[in-house]
Amino acid sequence: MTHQIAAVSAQEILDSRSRPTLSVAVDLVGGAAGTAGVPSGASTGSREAVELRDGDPGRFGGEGVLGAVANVNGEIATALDGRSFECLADLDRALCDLDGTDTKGRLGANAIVGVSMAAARAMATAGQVPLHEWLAPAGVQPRLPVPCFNVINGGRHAANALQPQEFMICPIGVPSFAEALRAGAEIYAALRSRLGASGLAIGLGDEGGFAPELHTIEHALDLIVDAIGDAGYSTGTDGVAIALDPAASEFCNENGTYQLSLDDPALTGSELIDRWENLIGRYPIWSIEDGLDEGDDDGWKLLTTRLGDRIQLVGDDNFVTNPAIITDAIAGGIANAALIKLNQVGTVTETLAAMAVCREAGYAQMISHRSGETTDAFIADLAVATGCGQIKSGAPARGERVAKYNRLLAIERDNPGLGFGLAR
Ligand code: 2PG
Ligand code: MG
Repeated sequence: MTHQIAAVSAQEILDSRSRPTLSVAVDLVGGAAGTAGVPSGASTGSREAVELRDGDPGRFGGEGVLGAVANVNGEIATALDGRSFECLADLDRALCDLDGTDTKGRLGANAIVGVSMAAARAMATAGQVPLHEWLAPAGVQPRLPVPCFNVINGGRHAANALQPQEFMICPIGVPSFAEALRAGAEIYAALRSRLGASGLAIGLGDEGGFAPELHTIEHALDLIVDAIGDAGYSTGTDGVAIALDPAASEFCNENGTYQLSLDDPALTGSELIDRWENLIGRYPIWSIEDGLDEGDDDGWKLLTTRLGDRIQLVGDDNFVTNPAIITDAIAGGIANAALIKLNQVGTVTETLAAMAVCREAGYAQMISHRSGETTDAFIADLAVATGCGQIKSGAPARGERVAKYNRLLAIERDNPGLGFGLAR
């Protein structure tokens, strides 16, 4: 089916952290249209596609995106208007060619990914199929993912002393997405009660999880394990398991040591691996993302050798959803899973290519939101389409986080035949 572009436009809007981002619209000849809200990270990998910010200190502290908006309304619209494309891959290639850099730094990955996502929606609408069907790669069995709810926030996402960024609960053992969402919400409520009863703050971090003033990982994990029990669930992969995203690049010192706790001495990479190994022996942890710094390849190989057959090890800051980088990492024996974020690489097509690389190598994939979000639920459809079996979109709270989970509920209701759970 050929899609002819009628109009492309963008506007500066606010994201969930009150920072500017883009809302992009693509109209096709014939009347189909699509919009997209562009996400934005805080703990970003150094090799992510470049997000264009204005840098004008007089507007939003330099965080404005009027330049990226102007690139959509100007150069990109001029290049695309009236052009016909057989598929999204052709349109995405045209966007990359127009930008002309390896990093998407000229027009801005935030501009480009917004156009790519909005165009995907418009094309799906033109084809009269839901986005999750339209995005499904050939030969892949769509599936509803296990949601990983970030219930305690630390690191760059909260103002507390907790260095690890995300403590997630993953209802792997429940029979449906609706039951998983219910488990997430019930455990979240139980955790709130526990925190309140202990005199700990119940204010929220950037991803909707609680951000109490905790000083040790054990304290956070004990609270979560207790909350799972309080809500009537069992812990572990046949009930509710725990996933961590320490985002270790954020507490890696210049000399390569890790300041995992502000109260204790820094750890070497191998001591940090010992720490993770100790924790997975004592708590129902089934997945650790960014357990080491993004540049510590030797450490990652050791981590994978030591823990890779016991838990899921997810590359995020080191993989940046980039098919070429992930291909090299797989060859190097690094990790056994990848986090997948559209704006890290900058087009829907390259995101799907990164997932295909993982699938072929037997690496698991977890679709992810960013800490700065809009109510756009594109990633919910992407997770179903690719059958990857895992999504993280923050806590089961705050509109921009639950928009994705509620979209998955709707997809489940409308598609009773879809499977649920981790991809096997
Ligand atoms: C991460 C993400 C999302 P950010 O590290 O996985 O949780 O955080 O968007 O800030 O990079
Ligand atoms: Mg991460």
